Formats: sequence, structure tokens, C-alpha cells
Amino acid sequence: MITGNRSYPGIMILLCLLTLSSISAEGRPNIIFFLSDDQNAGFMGCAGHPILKTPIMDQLAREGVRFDNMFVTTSICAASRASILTGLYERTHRYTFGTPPLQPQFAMNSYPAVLKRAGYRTGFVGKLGVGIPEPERKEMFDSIVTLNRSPYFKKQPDGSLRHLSEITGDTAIEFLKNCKKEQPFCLSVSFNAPHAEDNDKENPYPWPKAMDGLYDDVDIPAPRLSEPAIFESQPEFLKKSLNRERWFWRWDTPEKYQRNVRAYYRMISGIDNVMGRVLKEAEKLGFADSTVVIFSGDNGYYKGQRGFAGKWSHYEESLRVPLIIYDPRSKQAVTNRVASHTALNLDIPATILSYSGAQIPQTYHGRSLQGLVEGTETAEWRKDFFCEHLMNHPAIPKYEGIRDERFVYARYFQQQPVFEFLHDLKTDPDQLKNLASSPEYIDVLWAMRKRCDEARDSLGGEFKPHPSKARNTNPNPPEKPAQLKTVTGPSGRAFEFNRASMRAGQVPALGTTESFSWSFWVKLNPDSPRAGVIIGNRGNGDAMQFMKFTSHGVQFYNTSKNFLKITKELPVGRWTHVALVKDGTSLRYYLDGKQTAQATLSFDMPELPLLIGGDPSADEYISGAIDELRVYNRSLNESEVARLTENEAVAEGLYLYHAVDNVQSGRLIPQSK
Ligand SMILES: [Ca+2]
Repeated sequence: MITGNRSYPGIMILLCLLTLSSISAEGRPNIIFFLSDDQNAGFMGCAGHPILKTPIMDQLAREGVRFDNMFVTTSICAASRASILTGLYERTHRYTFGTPPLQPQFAMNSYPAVLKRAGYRTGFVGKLGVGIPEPERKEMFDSIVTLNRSPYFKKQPDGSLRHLSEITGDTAIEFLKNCKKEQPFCLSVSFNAPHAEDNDKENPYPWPKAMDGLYDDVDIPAPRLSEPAIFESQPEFLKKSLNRERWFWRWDTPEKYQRNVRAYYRMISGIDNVMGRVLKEAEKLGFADSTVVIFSGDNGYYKGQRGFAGKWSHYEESLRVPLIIYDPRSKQAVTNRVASHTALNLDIPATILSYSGAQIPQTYHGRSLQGLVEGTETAEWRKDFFCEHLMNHPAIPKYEGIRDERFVYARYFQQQPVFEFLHDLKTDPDQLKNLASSPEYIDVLWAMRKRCDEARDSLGGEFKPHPSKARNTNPNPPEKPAQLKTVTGPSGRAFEFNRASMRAGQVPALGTTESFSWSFWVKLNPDSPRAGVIIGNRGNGDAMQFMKFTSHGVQFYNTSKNFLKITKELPVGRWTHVALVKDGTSLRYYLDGKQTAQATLSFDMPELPLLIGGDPSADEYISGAIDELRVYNRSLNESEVARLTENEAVAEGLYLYHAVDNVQSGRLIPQSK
């Protein structure tokens, strides 16, 4: 029934050549840590999945140890990845979408920083997903190449398109080729796949070409727990949450469900294939018998169960992730095992450091799993763990809770009144009954509440909004004063951004035949390779439509399909006047009043909140100053653009105008004409 019989030969050889011993310098092993994005624990052949083909993951599990009670403490990319780097709970590291970057003391104790100090060559490839300022990055990584989706298919120098998973593999292989036997390495390979392309409702799961045809003939069974009554049993705030909203994007009709599940499976098989390529290269380079391989995921995933999509909430589908640890030096007697101990994303950095022999920082909340892998752990293991979700998002309710081996307690503490869940996994493994108000469970409820309070208080106390939140993720926030630094600009004062963004009104929908113009002065900070000006709603919720001006060019972005890039250098370190004129389907790009590029635009843009600045959580930010931002609802001609570079007013069609001379005591007053 399944077509596309594929084999991944590399690892077979890799895993058979383990008798020789040539561990790197001082006997310290190399480490390759693969992380997938939005893959629930069950989505692997070795975990019993009836359809998915994951031969490399399966082989690693056979030759290593698979943990079948592996959880994340916060089920979302940003916070979980920060926990994986730092060994800390979200409540302590305080990093998630929409917060300022990771604090330096946490970055400096992250596993790559410790390993680098210990003499390892540290590399990172793929989705970092955590805002880390440049100085700390340098202390963490000898080599870092961040790769982000949107779109998944990237144009190559020869004009062909290559899937991001393959590019991630190519880049990982490049890192390996530069490694030497004398210096141990730790390479973290963080895939973007199988995370959906959220802004593309038509084709949200683009898979690598190597997976074409796979699962074509498979009928995907309906998701478990998808009876409408199960969804209906949820409290209103979960029925209206993003878990439901995205279900309508992904899984709400049988046709969409079939198409999207197949595509999602191809993305998982696609990363499995790339893992095989990377491991084959490691073997070719002679690292096979000295390299510990770890595979995990950043959060679980609802694929239609309970009428939900995505992650975020407290159910098992959201919290459970894969974990496989393979050590080529392990004795055969301890391999091909499934460990049932409760393992956490927080344990990954302690585990990596333990393999390296480096000191595990005492501040880490997680523990090394090495003893469990080797079957030598003698200390008592955890019986429960704290879990939470603290991101500010209007459609993701915050919660905190405790999961032990029998009960799951979760309280959505910002509901009024606080909404509590209590599930008994022994009698109700599918968590269909909420026992929080059941008289027989009153003692359990009180005990779980107390345990939750203790854990919460030991990790940072009751949730408080971040004191210096970078941006408000509410799509309809009240206009808040933006605290901005002012500098001298080409016309009076200008405002300087550094990893901040500011909401400044709306830009109406831009139809293909309509005309518009943008004009502003910018001085990009030369020390910041990512510096750029983002105008649009990048990072503000899910839709991502924006114009981005960087030192390399302009991106006009609607979805991964509707994407236009003009490559033209924008000077850094000096004030430059930028104008982009949309004249129907034609785009003209002006620098300092001179037209430098032209492009044809063939898609619409919906109405945009005008957000000026970057998206630190996606590693995109502006570092530099902007002055005299004007948006016109018509196309400007060349002489009008020239007049703007002389700071002469061009009033006709001026739709929105921000001059920083309106800033009073750090408060920007939007002005529109
Ligand atoms: Ca994720």
C-alpha cells in the first residue's frame, strides 16, 4: 500500500563500524544534536507509527536508547528552545516569543558556551528561534548559520530551488568537513521542518523533492479523539483558542486532512533522510565511532486530535516529544532499549555536557540522562515535572501545572475564575474527563495544587508580565507610547531602534492595480549584520506580510509563494533616503533619489498593521535609526522622490507621516494627514 521504497544506506555502515575506538582529543566524544520542530513523540516508525517511514531515527533507536516519556516543559518553539539551550524553565529564563533577547548570564551558561570554554568546536545550523545578542553568540558558537523558513524552498545560485531541510544538511556537512580529530566538536542541527508554513494556507507543509510520491497511496486514518463531543467538552476559552483557529487552517475537511497529513509526514521523512546524509558524512570523515547522536523535538503537535491543531496547551499531544540517544561506545547489552523514565527538554544540555565531561552548571534545572542511557543511574529519578505556558498571546491561554506518573494538573490562571484541569492517566489515559471538581479526587487536587505552587515559587513565583516587553503580541493593542531613543536625523530628530518595534497605525490593503509609495531616511548600524527596516506586521501574530529593507535589498512578502525580492545594496553607517514606489504592478526602488531597481509585482497584500521595527524572536531586527517615514496612497514620480530627499514636503496623497520631531519625552505621537 505504501509506495516509494527508500533506503538510507549511510547509517547502516556508520552503525556497524563501532568496534574501533578513536575517540577525539582526551577521549571526549563528538556530539551531533538533531532537533525537529513540531513533531510529537509518536511520529516515528520506532515509536510504533503505522505509516511514517523514519529509517534513520529507527536505526538510532535500535542502536541506542529511545525515551518514551520525554516531555517539554513549555510547548512552543521559542521558550522550549531557550530551555534546551539553558537547562532552565521558562519561568526562570523568561524567554519566549515577544520578549527581549535571552539574558546574557543564561546564554553564557548554555551548553554551547560551556563546551566552547571547555575546548570543543561548537557549531549551530538551522532554526535558532531564540534571540541571542551578538556578543553572547560569539561566546557560544565557533560557527553559526541560522536558517529560517518562509519560504522553505530557497533559490540557489544556479536558479534551482532547494528545500531548507536539505540546505540545513548541506550546511551541517560543511561544518563537519572543517572538524579535526584533535578537537572534539558539538554540532547542533535544528530543523525548521516539519513546522508548517503558517502564512500559506494552500500548501502549509512543503516537503523536500526527495520525498515526492511518498505516502501518495496511503489513506490516512481519521485522527484519534476527533469526535465533536470531545471538542465540545472543552471550556469556552480553549474552544476559541489558537488550537482551534489553526484546526480550521489545517485539518477541518477530510480532503485537507488527507493532503496535509501526507505532506507533514513527508516533511518528517525528509528530515530523517537529511539526518542520514549528515551521519553518512560523519562516518566518511572518520567520526563514526566517536560521535554521540541525540535526536529530539521542540514541542508536541495536535494533528486534529480533540479538534485542535498546533501545541501550547497541557494535553499529552502537546507535551510529548521524541528523544533518542545513541552512543557508539555503548555495550550491546544496553542498546535497543526503551527507557520509561520521565525525561525533559531541560535534560538535554546537562546530558550533552555530561558526555563531554564538562562541568554541568549548578543552576541547571535538568539532569543528565547519560546514566539512564548506560543503565548505570543509581540516584532516585524524578516522578513529576512542572509545565507551563507564559507567552502573551490573546488566543493562547497561559497555564501552569504538574504532570506526575498518574495525574496531570493544569490551571489556566488568567481565566476568571481560574480554570483547573485534573486528569487521572490511569483510568483515563486520553484525558477526556476533568476531575477537578470531582469529590473523590479532592485530596489529589489539593496535593497537586500544593505541588504546583511549590514548583512555581521555586522557579520564579507567580507569573508577572515581562518588565521590558519588546512588543505587544495582542493584534489589537491600545496605542502604547514607544520608548525610543532620539538622535539627530536629516530633518530634526530621528528615532533609533535597537531590537524594538513600534506599532504605528494601519496600511490599507494593496491590490495589484493600486498604487502606493513609501519614503523614509535610514541609517543602518554597520555592526549589525542583520540590520534592516521591517515595515509591516512581521511577528505580530500569525499573518506575516511586510516590506523589509536590509543592506542587501528589499523583500516584499505576502506568503512564501507571494514573495518578491529586489537585490540592491543599501549603504550602512550613513543616512540614506529610501523610496519604494508601487505603481500598479510595477515596483520602483530609489536610493538617495535615484532609481536603482525595478520589479514586477503580481500579488495583493491585505490590510497591514504598520509595525516599524524587527522581530527579535525570529532573529530579525532593526538596528539603526529612521527618520521622516511617509506612506502615500499613490505612486510618486521621480521628481517627487527627489524633493523628498531634499526634505521638501510632498503633501498630495500623504496617508501617514511620522516625523520624529513629534516625539516628546520618548513618546511617539503618530500623526496622519
Ligand atoms: Ca516548534
